[in-house]
Amino acid sequence: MAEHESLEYGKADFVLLDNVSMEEFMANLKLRFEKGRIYSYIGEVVVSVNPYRAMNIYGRDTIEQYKGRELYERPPHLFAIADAAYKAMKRRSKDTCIVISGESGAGKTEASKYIMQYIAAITNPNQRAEVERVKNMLLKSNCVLEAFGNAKTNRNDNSSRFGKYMDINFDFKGDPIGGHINNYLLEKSRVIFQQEGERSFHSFYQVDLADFKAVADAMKVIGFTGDEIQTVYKIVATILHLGNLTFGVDGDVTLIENSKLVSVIKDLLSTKEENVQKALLYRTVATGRDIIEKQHTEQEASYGRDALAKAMYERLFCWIVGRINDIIEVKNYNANVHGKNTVIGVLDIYGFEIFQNNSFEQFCINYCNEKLQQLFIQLVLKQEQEEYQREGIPWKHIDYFNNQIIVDLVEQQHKGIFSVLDEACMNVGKVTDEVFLQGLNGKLAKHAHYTSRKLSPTDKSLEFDRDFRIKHYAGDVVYSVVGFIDKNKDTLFQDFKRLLYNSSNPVLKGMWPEGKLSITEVTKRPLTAATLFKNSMISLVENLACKEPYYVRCIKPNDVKSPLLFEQERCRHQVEYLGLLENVRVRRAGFAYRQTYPRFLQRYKMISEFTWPNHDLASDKAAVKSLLQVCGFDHDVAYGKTKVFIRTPRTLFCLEEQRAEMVQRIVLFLQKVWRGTI
Ligand code: AOV
Ligand code: MG
Repeated sequence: MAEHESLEYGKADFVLLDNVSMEEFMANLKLRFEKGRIYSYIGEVVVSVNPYRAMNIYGRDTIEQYKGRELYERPPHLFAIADAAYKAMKRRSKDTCIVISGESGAGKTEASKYIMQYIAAITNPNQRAEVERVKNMLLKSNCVLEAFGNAKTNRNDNSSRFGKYMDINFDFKGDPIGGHINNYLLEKSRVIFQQEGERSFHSFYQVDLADFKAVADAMKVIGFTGDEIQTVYKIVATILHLGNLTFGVDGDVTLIENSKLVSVIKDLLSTKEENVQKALLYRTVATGRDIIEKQHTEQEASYGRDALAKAMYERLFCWIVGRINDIIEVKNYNANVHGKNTVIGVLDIYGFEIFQNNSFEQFCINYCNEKLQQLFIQLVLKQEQEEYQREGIPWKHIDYFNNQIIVDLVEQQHKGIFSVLDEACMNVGKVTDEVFLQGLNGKLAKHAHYTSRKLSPTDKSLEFDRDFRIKHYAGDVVYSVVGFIDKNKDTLFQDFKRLLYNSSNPVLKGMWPEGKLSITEVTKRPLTAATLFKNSMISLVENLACKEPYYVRCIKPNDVKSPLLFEQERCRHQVEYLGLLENVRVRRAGFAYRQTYPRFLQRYKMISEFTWPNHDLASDKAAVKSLLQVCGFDHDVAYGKTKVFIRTPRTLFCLEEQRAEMVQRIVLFLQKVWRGTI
């Protein structure tokens, strides 16, 4: 139980609720939110509610309060979980990870930044210059990645449009010595199209000096060269100009209407004007032995232009991540002879989202959230089960809603949506979104979590023929198949790759190594976007599963970014789909509270004369047994190998009360001694 919090703020740990019901859970969550207590626990899981206002709880003094403390010793906080992950890593040489989940706008990215700040603040007590440098780079990388990978959406003004997993490497002293970032599928279509009320990536708007300078400075600190930074902004400018480029036809000739722009673009790309023009209007094709240049139709030219803009931005983003990794990666991995390098991973992905129009990107993002929910289910159960087994205590199974069925619906071989999509893309005949939809309807007609307009013609939420609907763990989402095929194939004409590779700007050239291949050398069909994403998600989950996980479950209190509004229904829905109630039940069906014998004694030994001030029993375990027998709680506890387990929260309350009483008595006694009245 978290200390130093009176019940006026509600229960700090949901495990302590008198009854585990949705009503009590919600009442407690609401009370705590209204009292400004945005963090709570379910055992070791942090539940966080976005406050939508600046909170004075992240400063140096707060950091000091959490440093090195046990989870329950202080009010719930992200810092406590960060400290727990750090301690596990340092004391037990365990690789740990902190998985932050919740829907779009729930506060994941903010949480990940506070966690990193905390880790940076508590490490490197000796102020080693090299470690300080690494810490600074890790923190600054956030600023750069947000500028290029985040955008305003209708759900969140600073929405992550890519998934991010960051490993921080520590040396045997527990100081950060490097890191590595994995990025997942950037929503690059945003470069050419935004829904009403949304914007493109922040980087396109950083024309006012302060924002631009902050990002450019951060890049400089990380170690980007002047040429590199310049190239980054040249690419951003090129993409902006591409957006204004239009095509027309004259007879049977396709032409560029505003050719002055081509001249600007060729300067930005350090190439020749005629090369830019040719790449925009023609594509080279090999027909048998002949190589011919085929003119684009107006439509093809526009398609090519958009594909170029998207590909340049995605490549730029991946290149930035790659450069950061080059710089922050631990060099000389084996030089650390004193022990193993250990890792803390922080996962901050794009949250589950439902927009007015949902396409391939939302489908991928929501699938990613399904995968993480599945991991949560497995690990929370698994961890709990393992702990009981390890400690030799019998375990009773509790049922969860298992979303594996939805994960399978998306990723299963042959039958899953991604497979059907890939199959449709491979079609030799007609490759259209409609063919893909027919494939889905054919294979998934009976699936409980899939339907479409064709299958449910009277369903009002399926407005258009091209709509299909998935019943996700977090809610129903209607997707439009329009664009799925194109986005999955993700074609970029080879001519553009060669154009960029042949730039005289070495930084830009370096981003497009495959442009080196001539038309006859390019034979392999690239993997589709869906397959790449699926593979990256599977390896992400494998990576997380082999680490000791810590969880932050973020809740969004309302849809209007208000610090005052706790929308009951909205929150209840999230509590439901995040499986928080089941989480409490699992935690309680086992034991609400557990502690190692020495720590338990340290806290409660004053309650019993046999243990205060010190015991003379054979072991701490024996001492704890005697203490609990004397207090009459023996029936409510189980004694594991290294920990004592307490079943009901009430027992803990009683122990806490008795402790408080004894502490009070001891203090009074000591005061009398000091005053000489005894
Ligand atoms: P997300 O990462 O979960 O959404 P963010 O972390 O970007 O959400 O949070 C959205 C906004 O909520 C922030 O820009 C802040 O204004 C506010 N906010 C969140 N956490 C806090 C906090 N602890 N204190 C104060 N304000 C906060 V997304 O990336 O869209 O899935 O895809
Ligand atoms: Mg985010």
